[in-house]
Amino acid sequence: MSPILTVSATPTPTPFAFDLNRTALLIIDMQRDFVEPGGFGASLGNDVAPLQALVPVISRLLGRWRAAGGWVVHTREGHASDLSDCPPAKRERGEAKLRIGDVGPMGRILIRGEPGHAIVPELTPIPGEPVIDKPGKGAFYATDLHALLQARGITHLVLAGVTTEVCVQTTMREANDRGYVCLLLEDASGSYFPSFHQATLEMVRAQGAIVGWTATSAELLAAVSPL
Ligand code: TIU
Repeated sequence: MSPILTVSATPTPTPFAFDLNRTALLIIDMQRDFVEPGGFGASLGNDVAPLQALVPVISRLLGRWRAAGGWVVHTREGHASDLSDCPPAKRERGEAKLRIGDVGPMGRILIRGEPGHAIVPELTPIPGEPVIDKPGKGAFYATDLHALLQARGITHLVLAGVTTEVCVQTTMREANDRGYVCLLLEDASGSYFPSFHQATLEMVRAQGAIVGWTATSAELLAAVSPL
């Protein structure tokens, strides 16, 4: 039996209590397509700088979490090269310069196996860390993530990655409905829209943590691996 750890410096009324052996750090979509110029995020008209700034923060978190013996699962958003898993409703919306499947500076936009689909090098998964390829915003939709977590006895998730209000929040809500207790890391998640990031943090932890807890990486790491 491993100890129950708590993260208490959070604006929610009760601490986030968890067993490290039953908790996964879920790093959402830290791919070149969202974080680097010329990818999917930029093709939608976004400035990628706020997302690039997350890379060193998540890299430090990852190092300390791994060193403490924590398990990590990574996700990537992307589609098959024939776009058979990309609904036209997703591909055709908006006025993007380049759409999903078009050729950009990092290969075909949001297509599995292309350079832009890769996780940024600083956050490369290591052996033992699964990578979930997902066609949707939520990491549970059309993937085996739930089965993978159940097989390992995971009950709690710590979420990081991009973007807070799109893939991170969708995944957190999906996780709630499957019974996972979730903590969203305030400084290790981010959006192209700072106000959307802030609003997501507030709506998640409102109403007594209706969707889950929020805390900083430092607050989490103080519980996991005191320096
Ligand atoms: N556009 C945007 O904010 N996000 C996405 O399209 N996908 C993810 O959040 N990963």
